[in-house]
Amino acid sequence: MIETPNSKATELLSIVDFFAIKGKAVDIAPFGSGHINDTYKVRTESKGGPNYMLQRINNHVFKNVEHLMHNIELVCNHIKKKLIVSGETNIQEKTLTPIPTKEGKLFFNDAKNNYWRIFILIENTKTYDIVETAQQAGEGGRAFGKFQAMLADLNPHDVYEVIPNFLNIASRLRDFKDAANKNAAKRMAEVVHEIDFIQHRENKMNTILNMASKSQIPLRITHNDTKFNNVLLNKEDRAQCVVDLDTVMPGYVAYDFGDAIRTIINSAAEDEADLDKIKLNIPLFEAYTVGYLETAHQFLYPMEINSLVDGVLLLPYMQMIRFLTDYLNGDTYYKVSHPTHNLQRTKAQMRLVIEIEKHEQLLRDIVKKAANLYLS
Ligand code: GN1
Ligand code: MG
Repeated sequence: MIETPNSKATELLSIVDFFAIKGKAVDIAPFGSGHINDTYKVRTESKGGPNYMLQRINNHVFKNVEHLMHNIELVCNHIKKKLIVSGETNIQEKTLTPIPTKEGKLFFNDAKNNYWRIFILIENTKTYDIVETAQQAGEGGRAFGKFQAMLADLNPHDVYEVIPNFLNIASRLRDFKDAANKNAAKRMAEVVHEIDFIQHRENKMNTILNMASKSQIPLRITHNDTKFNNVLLNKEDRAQCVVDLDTVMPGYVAYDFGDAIRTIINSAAEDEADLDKIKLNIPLFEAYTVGYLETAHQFLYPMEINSLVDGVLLLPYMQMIRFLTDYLNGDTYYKVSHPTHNLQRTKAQMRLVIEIEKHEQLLRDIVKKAANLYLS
């Protein structure tokens, strides 16, 4: 059968029909810019009822959808309770609400073995791939700090490690070396310089794992995908909701801080082709840090605050390795929009590492200064 846009929409709407949504779904269209799942906006015809977000979960990446949805339900319910206790209203606009199927399951497994889920759509919000103002950066910091703070009383072992060793640099380096040895896509010759760059830094990127192994920093429940576009902001650029909870897992706070800064401090896109456009925006770093510590300082240990800049050094380096590994494997993990997209992403993250390394001491001084605002 030839698939027309209409038959695709009809097929998607028939999937929506398995879920216990309010009102009748009348329209569906692609939505968002994630690299892993497929996301659609579902419009309903109902008086005052919500619209929805349908997602096809990438089952190649998230192998155990049951565990994934367990984590999301647990975290969303916990956050909901916290928001209610703190007197917040319009809770459905401030945290994700998964909608069960008519049979009461949190996902639907179709005949083609695709996995689907639905959330209430949070309307009238904005996301930014590149942060523009200190106000936005500060809001991002407050949002992710509050997110971690609300989960700080849960036991990290109550959530599954849905992707084992997701942000474990030792494991990422092993995968990278495997990919280099296999050279499946025959691309090794193109990336000699990048490989050298990675190897040169292997030892110094162990700081967070070392602190953890000495029990100097605790395992917590972290978001693990704190790109700035995973915070929804309202019309006034106030943070409204943290989204994309697929990778909520046990982790270290420096991972979330580092991944957020990876996108916030960079004045260019994650995959910028013109490397000279990749510059650090230090005032945005400062704004994020002050915002983050405002909502997180109450639960953080001093050693965790000390580890934050280690996360800032680590996360772009790890992202570079992840993109390069995928390039070497022949683009099997991330969605790509052209054949050298993963290589372009690799080079952009590498340039970001170089820029961050040049400014490491300045970043450490800023964190210290910001921490003093709250700890003295
Ligand atoms: C992926 O799907 P998306 O765009 O939210 C990835 C993150 C990376 C990010 C890089 C499960 O996130 O870890 O940091 O791309 N998610 C997964 O943009 O691997
Ligand atoms: Mg994601």
